[in-house]
Amino acid sequence: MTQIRTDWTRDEIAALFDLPFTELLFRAAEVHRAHHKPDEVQLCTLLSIKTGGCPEDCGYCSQSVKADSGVEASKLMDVREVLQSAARAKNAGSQRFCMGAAWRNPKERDMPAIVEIVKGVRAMGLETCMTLGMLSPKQADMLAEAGLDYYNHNIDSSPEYYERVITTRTMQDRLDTLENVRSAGINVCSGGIVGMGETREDRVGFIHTLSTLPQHPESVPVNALVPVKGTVLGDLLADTPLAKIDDIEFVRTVAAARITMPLSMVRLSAGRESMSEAAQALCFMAGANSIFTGDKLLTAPNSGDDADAALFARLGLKPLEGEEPMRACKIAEPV
Ligand code: SAM
Ligand code: DTB
Ligand code: SF4
Repeated sequence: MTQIRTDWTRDEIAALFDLPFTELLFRAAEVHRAHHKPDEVQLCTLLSIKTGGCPEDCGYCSQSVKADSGVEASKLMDVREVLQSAARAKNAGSQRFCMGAAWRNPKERDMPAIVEIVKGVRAMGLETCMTLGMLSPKQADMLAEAGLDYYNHNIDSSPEYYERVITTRTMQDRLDTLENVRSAGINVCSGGIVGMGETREDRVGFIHTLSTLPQHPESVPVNALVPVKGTVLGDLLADTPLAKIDDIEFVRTVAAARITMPLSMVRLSAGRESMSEAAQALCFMAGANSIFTGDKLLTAPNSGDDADAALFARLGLKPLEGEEPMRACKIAEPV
């Protein structure tokens, strides 16, 4: 069994990235097989329950008020509508329903509806995940009491590159929220984005920050930047030859996440739509074992269910039905 370590050094992680590609892939696949069934991939579905008008200035995001992306701001969806959408996801075979809100943080007045949504989605036998921005310890406790299974809050990049992408909240703010989520007993989902113009060293720093948290996140989403016109990064990268992260470098990042965080679910997240099937296959080989399904992420398009069914058939993959190795609490017992 692989040893679970939270004392990785940047040098060790840089050395992983530097391995010959086939050697890196082999090592990642070995770790993957030791802890996960390599032919099983978890299916998660996303829904934006409150879109646009976000006061934060994340340079990649179509939902920031600072972006001129054409995404219209809307209010928090009705509980009933959210539950209808969750039912569709369940029928399509999804295991987890992830709900995102374009907030800096939830307001007290939003919490009763959020709690009702968590309870309702959970009662359908789906795992619940929310991403609502920063959380206070009290809000994290309220969500835990409602039965929330996972909270997503990404560190996004290395501490150094983070500051070049977001100015309205710090990496420390993000780490504080992760600690509040962890202390409340909710499973942690935290990852970031590759392809924002960061260096290899930043990708090493990104994996280092996650893999040296006191406890590894149960889920680690690795997104490839979806360049959206009207966002700082979307516009910047559209004008440079760096427009898209090199597939091999993306796979290296997935492999480094797998090797350093052996028990975590590594999610091949945004950006799949513009990736070839071969590149996605390499990600699964490198230890990615979770994806977002459906034809929409939060605001950006995603490979639809038909394309994914065809991909799974081609690769001989099947949806994960059991539990993740790291889960902190039992699920599917509606409260
Ligand atoms: N407002 C909440 C927050 O930031 O915590 C939740 C929603 S936010 C959209 C969730 C994550 O999606 C971000 O942290 C970022 O990692 C990812 N994301 C957002 N826009 C993206 C894009 N254009 N391409 C890739 N990933 C993106
Ligand atoms: C994560 O890491 N990726 C998801 C989820 N967590 C919330 C969001 C991806 C968003 C992609 C851009 C969009 O749809 O606007
Ligand atoms: Fe707001 Fe989240 Fe988008 Fe940042 S990533 S602008 S916090 S919705």
